[in-house]
Amino acid sequence: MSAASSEWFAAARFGMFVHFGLYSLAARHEWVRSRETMSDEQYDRYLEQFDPDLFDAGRLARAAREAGMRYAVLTAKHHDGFCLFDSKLTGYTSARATGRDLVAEFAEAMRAEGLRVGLYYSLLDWRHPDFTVDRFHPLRDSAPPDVNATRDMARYRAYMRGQVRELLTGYGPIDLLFFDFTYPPAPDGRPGKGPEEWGADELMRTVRELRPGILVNDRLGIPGDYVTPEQYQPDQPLTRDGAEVMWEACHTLNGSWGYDRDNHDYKDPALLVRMLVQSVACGGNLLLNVGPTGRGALDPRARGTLSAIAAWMELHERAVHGAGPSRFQPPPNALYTQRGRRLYLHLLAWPLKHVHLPGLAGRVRYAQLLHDGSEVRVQQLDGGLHEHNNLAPPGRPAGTLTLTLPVSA
Ligand code: FUL
Repeated sequence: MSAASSEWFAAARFGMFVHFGLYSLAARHEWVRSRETMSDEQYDRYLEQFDPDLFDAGRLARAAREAGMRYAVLTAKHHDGFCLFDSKLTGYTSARATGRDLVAEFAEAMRAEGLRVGLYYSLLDWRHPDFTVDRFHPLRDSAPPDVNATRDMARYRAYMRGQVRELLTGYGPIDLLFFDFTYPPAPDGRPGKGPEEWGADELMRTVRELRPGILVNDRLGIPGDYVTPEQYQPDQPLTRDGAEVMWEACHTLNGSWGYDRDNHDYKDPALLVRMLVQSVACGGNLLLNVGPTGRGALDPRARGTLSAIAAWMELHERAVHGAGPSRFQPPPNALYTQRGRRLYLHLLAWPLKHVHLPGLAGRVRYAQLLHDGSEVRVQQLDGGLHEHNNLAPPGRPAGTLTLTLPVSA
């Protein structure tokens, strides 16, 4: 990884994750095949019906850009093994099924909107004949006891290296790879899969040779360029071996990565805004997932969430892009992000008439609300902010009430 590649990632702060595949047709979570222990034949019904006529990468890219996302990561292959690209190494692809190379469409559309391009590649593969059957495998109950006798992970490793080569050479400059995932042995002793099974060192070498500037995540089970807390929100900078490390929290909209029709448990956009601000305040990124429907479109709930975030970002993006943590301690119920001399105070509770800013006495001469640039009076003595009117945020989503404070060093 070069310094320049970590720079774009840290400045971007916000990205879109896209989980799309055959599981989107089942519409009940991307793990449906494993959860329901489906045979190849049972799962094939989704292949037969696969017709992503509404998959419009340009539309996705515009929605991402408008929401203030600066990069996007698509599932080139998820655990079911189905490839959204035109692989020469398998016929189990969107290209074979429909004539469409969705990775190509995605990469081109994202670049056209100025977004960096990332690809998710599953290390698990429930379809590949050489991938050994274990506790997550759909065939775990129905396979004969000696099923793994004919399976050869060395051949599977070669397949993965070949596919990663295809992805890194056939689709223009890929900026990021999200491998997924390594798991330890189960408490009852059933084996896990990790760096040895993946041939992680060799795979990483191949990646670095082909794309020296690329960012790679940590799920090969060896250190990568950034770490990937999943569906939890760090509230402090993350470290590895005592040193701060780049990180990206990935989150679903409703607990499922793949389209999940009957799950209406959507996070409120105001909460998502706070999670984004908290990521920036702790030196991390937020990768927010959407799961297009079986036909490839975003459903109204996902679209509504993205446009609500877009409305907030339109007024607040300068507290996010290119911003990072501050050395100042925020007051209670608040977060700081900072960009150069600009300190952004994100209040998480309101209305308020007074805010005390510990450690900032004499350092702040002017304060304004970020969304409209209106002045907020500052009292020099304690660095506090005092207003006669209630300080409250405008409109929706009211994720934060953000003030801009130019601070002296
Ligand atoms: C997990 C996977 O098992 C989920 O399906 C999803 O892709 C998530 C981002 O990573 O480990």
